[in-house]
Amino acid sequence: MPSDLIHEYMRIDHLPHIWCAGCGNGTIMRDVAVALDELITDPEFALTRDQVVIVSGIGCSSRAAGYMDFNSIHTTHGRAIAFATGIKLANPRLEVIVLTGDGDASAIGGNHLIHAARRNIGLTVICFDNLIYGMTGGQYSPVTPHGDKATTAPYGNVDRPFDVAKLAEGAGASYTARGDIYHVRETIDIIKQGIKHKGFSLIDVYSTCPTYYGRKNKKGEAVDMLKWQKENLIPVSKYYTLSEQAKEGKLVIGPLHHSNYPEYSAEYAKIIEACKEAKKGK
Ligand SMILES: Cc1ncc(C[n+]2csc(CCOP(=O)(O)OP(=O)(O)O)c2C)c(N)n1
Repeated sequence: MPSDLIHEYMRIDHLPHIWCAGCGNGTIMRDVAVALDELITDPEFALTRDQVVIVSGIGCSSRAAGYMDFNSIHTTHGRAIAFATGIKLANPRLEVIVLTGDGDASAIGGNHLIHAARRNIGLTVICFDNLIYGMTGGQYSPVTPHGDKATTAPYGNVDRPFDVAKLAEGAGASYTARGDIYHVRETIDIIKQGIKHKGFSLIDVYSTCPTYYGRKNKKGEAVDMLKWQKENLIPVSKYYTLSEQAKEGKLVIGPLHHSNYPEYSAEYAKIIEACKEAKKGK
């Protein structure tokens, strides 16, 4: 991150951070800061810093909410979306951004995720997807690929993984996208689109956890994991030009799904108005 952005948007007194060398979380946090900076300095969007609320749960990734100098709240494991829902309904003018891990969002917080998506409430949820529980030492999560190893799956994970973006789309999210830590510009752009989008946005960003996921699964050093992303996560503009054979084993990144279903807090405001009118009539 350019040093002026660090001084502008980071709580320097909360550093040093807890992340291991080679962890992708810092890159995603930087992408969020750049996306917010570009929206704050865009006169057309006119986002103010006071409007931004960053909410997180518990996990390595969730620490980002504490490092970023916005209105922020570091909540309990799996409950970030529940807190964020309350904040958005209390003041729909706020841009409420949830920073969450794949375990926080799709295991203990899975029910909150699907119901926030179903309601299409105007939150932007950014899932730092490192394919594992980082903070607690490498247990498998609902996105750990089948057959991969974890401290709780020493002979290989027998579960089938969620695709978090598809899960959110299936539940009703009106904007979904996938990014990673290699394709920085593409990832900043989808974060911006997610924030600009009025309904529920889910952005699944592939991170790297060389310490637990990488080491257990012989993925090499952090740089090898980044190289894997470069070669296997393909921007949408290129992905659809590939032959079926070339697409095998590759994942598409960029915007995945977009619809204009009504946003929940705006619909709720109409009910409040209808109640007021009904009371007046009594
Ligand atoms: C109610 C509750 N259950 C379990 C925990 C322990 N715990 C803390 S973080 C975490 C998993 C974190 O994994 P993830 O959400 O994927 O984030 P990461 O650390 O990988 O960024 C767990 C199980 C807790 N703090 N609270």
